[in-house]
Amino acid sequence: MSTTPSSPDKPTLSTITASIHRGAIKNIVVLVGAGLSTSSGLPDFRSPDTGLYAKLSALALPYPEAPFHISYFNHTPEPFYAIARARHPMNAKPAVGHAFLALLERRGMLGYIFSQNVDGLERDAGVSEEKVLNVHGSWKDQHCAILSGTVPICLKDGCGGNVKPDIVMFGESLPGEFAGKEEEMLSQADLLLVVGTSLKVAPLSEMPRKLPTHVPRVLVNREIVGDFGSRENDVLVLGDCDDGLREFARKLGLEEELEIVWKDAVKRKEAELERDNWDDGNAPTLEECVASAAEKMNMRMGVSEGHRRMLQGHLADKMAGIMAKRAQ
Ligand code: CNA
Repeated sequence: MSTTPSSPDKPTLSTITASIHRGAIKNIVVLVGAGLSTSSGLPDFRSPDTGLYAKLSALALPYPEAPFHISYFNHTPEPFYAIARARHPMNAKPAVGHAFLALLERRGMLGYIFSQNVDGLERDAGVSEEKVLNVHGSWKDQHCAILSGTVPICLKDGCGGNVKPDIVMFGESLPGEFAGKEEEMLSQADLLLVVGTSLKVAPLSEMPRKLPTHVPRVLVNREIVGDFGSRENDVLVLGDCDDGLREFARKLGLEEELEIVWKDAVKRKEAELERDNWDDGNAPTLEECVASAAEKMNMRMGVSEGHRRMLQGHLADKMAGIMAKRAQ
């Protein structure tokens, strides 16, 4: 892990925590992404080799985001449900980073969390519902459909469409309250903390730029993203986000409390999984799910390939008929 080098004027994690101790920073607004949950075993999108995009090549997708795009999902939902089956977040446990967010709330420093994640792990860690907006929705109520590993079909009034969990896909609108909340929270923030995101998905990717320039920004991520580093009061904590947030807690003098909050959160989640009889020990791997979806799609493409040949045959016959008529 590396942090920005200290110079007399440039803030560092130490000067930020000193401002928190002095009461000059009271209200921390947080933006998190998939990197916060990779240590909980949920792959992010874009990390090379380990990210979802890297693992989907067998599906021969027209573009990597396709399984998460509403228009592609509507006609080809199999890849989405295959991925959901393997990486279903219901059995994931909160990581130290999620616990850090709960710690901020316990200590009265948390303004609000904008989460791009759909795993609900911030709340599992103990963050209250009213302190977090899952801007891209959440999996929480959909595990039955996903566990079957097949595409659930809506039976309401003979509909027959694909059931879709309440997560926001590419091509869909964000929750109505997002824009107002963003404006309100950024105007009140004393610090913006950005964790585990590539800042590639709009409109969340624009949030750090919208923060008034006098307010410091801290990035905890493997690499520099967005326009971080362009402002005098940016602090870069590069490396693993659990390590970075542990260091943040240590500088706040709250390292031990963080471990307690984390262990409690993990115990709570384990008890919840046991109570709900959630035994996902035999869940297939992502590779297995992707291979199975690829097979299903190839079969379907085989059928449509057959249809295509049949149609081509009909068309050729028709054209031959037209040409023959013209020749008469
Ligand atoms: P992303 O584009 O995959 O970026 C993740 C970022 O986190 C990258 O910059 C990585 O280098 C960094 N990173 C990964 N692991 C770590 C780590 N342990 N420590 C520090 N940095 C790390 O993901 P974004 O969140 O930026 O993209 C937004 C998408 C991803 C949203 O639509 C999400 O719904 C979607 N997503 C969510 C989940 C989840 O809910 N857990 C998982 C995968 C994708």
